[in-house]
Amino acid sequence: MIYSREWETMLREDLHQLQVERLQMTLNQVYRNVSLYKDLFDEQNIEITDIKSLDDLSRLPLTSKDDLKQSYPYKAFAVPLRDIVRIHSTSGTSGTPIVVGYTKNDLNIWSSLVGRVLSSVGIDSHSLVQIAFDYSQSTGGLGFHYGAEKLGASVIPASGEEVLKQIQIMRDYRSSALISTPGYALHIANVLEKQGIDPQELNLTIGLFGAEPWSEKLRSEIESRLKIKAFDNYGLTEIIGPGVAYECEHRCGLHVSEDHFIVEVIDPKTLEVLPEGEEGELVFTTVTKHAFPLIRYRTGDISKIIPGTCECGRTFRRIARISGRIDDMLIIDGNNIFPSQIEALLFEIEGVEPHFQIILTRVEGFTAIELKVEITPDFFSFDEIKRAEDFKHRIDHYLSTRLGLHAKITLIEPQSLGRTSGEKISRVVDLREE
Ligand code: DLL
Repeated sequence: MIYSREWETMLREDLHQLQVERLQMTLNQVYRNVSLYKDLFDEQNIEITDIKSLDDLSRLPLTSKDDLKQSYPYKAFAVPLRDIVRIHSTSGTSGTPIVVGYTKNDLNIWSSLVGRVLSSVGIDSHSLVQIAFDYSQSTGGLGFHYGAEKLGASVIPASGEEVLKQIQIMRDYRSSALISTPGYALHIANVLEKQGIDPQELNLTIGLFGAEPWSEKLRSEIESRLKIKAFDNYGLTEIIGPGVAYECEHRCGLHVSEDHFIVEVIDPKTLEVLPEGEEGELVFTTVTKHAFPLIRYRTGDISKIIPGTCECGRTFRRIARISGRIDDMLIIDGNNIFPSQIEALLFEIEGVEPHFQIILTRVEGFTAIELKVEITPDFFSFDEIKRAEDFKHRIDHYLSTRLGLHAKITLIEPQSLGRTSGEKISRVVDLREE
């Protein structure tokens, strides 16, 4: 069902007009209130009054994660803290997170946008929605919670429960929709199988998954094992959280809520805007957010705008499923981590070389991590098994307390990661889709 027909099926020309008006308001607001934008615009001699059409958008500077990190914690907020009613942050567990704020009105808009996502996949006031995303600093749990409540669905905030409890809730409360990462859905499917529970006994018909990359292959597997219809949805904390783009019943790309976000695709090398149909980096400009507006924000996510219209009647353009990242950010069960964070950590541990390789596989739906770490030549010999074990525990402890990661640590001999032969070491081997 289309949640807000008036907006989601607007004539394209009306939508363009609306986007331009909202963009001009946003530019005014950021120029007056956020030094990041004022400095950038002044440096590049940009007069915001010269931005009169969507074609002018590409004259504005691009912004990135680094700009926002430098604004930590509140410098990129466009309203005083007294107007902020909610604060979330990116899941980067070390280094500088990006802190985002919402006014009351921002939260209202956010829950309507999430309402669109839920409604689009068939969730309504009769649905029992089980949310397995964390209710935490990351945006998945609370974002979906308020969206589902706004829609009048019965919400079961089940995050934090272990999987057997999730299954018990699913069975006894007769949940009809599951909202989680696709990996978690697969984990539930595995546990159901182990417990001998036939998914047909459950009431579950809809799965709404996102927050991490997945494939059509994984979609088919989840669908056949859980006996549900599975949908993709996309969002990121900086832009708002979930609610940026969503699949409809035709599942041929994700509609972007263009009345709130202007989408562009750029070539990440030349930074030129690419035409529809060409793959590149997604860039978003928010045009209705008050607390944390973003201008031409580079997401790092690779996709393309799908040309043509969708049979569902929505006029919002569609982006293709995210096919990768332009950087090396890893998404591990919905948490975002850069290999450089692991490297920085290894630098701190005596006896370890900052040379490593991460091997990712999927075990029962979750990401299993093996971290191969080179030790320094003079530290100890491999024969001392006990010492090697202590050493592995130390690395594991560092990883779990500082990055929230659990990994199988394998110590390897110095220089064994291919550097002597001049090979390029690939620091990440991702076998999760195999
Ligand atoms: O993952 C928000 C979200 C929560 C979206 C729940 C959907 C469902 P972050 O933690 O800031 O926010 O991570 C954002 O996750 O830049 C993408 O790289 C990746 N991502 C999000 N959704 C998808 C998806 C939330 N459907 C980062 N497919 C983004 C592939 C996704 N990658």
